[in-house]
Amino acid sequence: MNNEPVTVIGLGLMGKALATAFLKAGHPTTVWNRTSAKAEDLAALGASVAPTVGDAIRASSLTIVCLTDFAAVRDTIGPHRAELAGRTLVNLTSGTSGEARETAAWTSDYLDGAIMAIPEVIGRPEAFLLFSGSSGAFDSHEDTLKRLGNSVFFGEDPGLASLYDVALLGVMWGTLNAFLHGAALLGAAKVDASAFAPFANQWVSSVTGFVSAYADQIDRGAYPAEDAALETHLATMKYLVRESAAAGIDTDWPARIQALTERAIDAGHTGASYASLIEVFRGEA
Ligand code: FVH
Repeated sequence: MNNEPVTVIGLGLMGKALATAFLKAGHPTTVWNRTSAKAEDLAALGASVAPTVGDAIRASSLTIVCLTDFAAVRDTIGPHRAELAGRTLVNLTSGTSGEARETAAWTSDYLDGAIMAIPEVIGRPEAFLLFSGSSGAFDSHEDTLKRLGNSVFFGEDPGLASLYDVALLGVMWGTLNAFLHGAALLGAAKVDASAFAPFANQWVSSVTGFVSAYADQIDRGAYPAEDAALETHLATMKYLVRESAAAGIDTDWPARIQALTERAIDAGHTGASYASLIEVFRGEA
């Protein structure tokens, strides 16, 4: 490990956690935030507070930016592109892959990143961060970036970290929506969400077992129903819709799943596995 100087621009909930992790690991840390009062706690921990964005960038060969969105990054860092020459910019702001690729054109040493963690766990091994962009920049600063959590590098396409980010967030929202819908359904029968939660957790863990098998089917383009055929899924989905309607629970979520499955069956995937729905998501069915 090292004590490379680091600059952190953006001291919202996440930026503050990033700067704190660097300070705790002994990195000389320069910070800047539009609302300067947010830097006070960090100054007390030993951070240098830069008066301007340009001063902040010039203070370190590694600048990490974490702002609300890419529009804020353009407003804040855009006017200082010339000062990035010979320096690495790591952008941990959420956005689209297109925005990441556009920003990568600012400097040859650009890394785009996504944080799969909440501020509280930054600096701990359970935090994981996704990076893509300049491999030279990643190799040079990997040890420093590891201060924030475990890191994965997806290669030279600067858009890939953002794509993984939104895809993983989709997995999170899909799982949480299913849990919330189930909790509403059982809640209508006076079952507490905390009584449902252990079973939901155990089932989510079983379902993760299906993911690898289905990934293999998707990559092969063949969907043998080794566990259950699509029409078996469809029959039980209809019970979920009927139970929801009977309990006065919103039916939008299960009805959408049912509609996706019916489209796959209509496209000829009768007898196929659930993985065949990939063709509906691709717009092929
Ligand atoms: N918080 C989290 O758990 C998630 C975890 C996954 C990744 N996200 C992404 O991180 C980015 C920042 O999120 P945040 O939670 O730190 O957000 P805020 O606390 O709201 O802080 C926003 C900072 O951005 C500054 N800012 C906004 N607009 C501008 C602008 N036009 N010019 C300069 N700075 C700007 C804001 O400054 P101020 O309001 O304090 O003056 C804050 O520093 C985000 O992409 C998440 O998706 C976090």
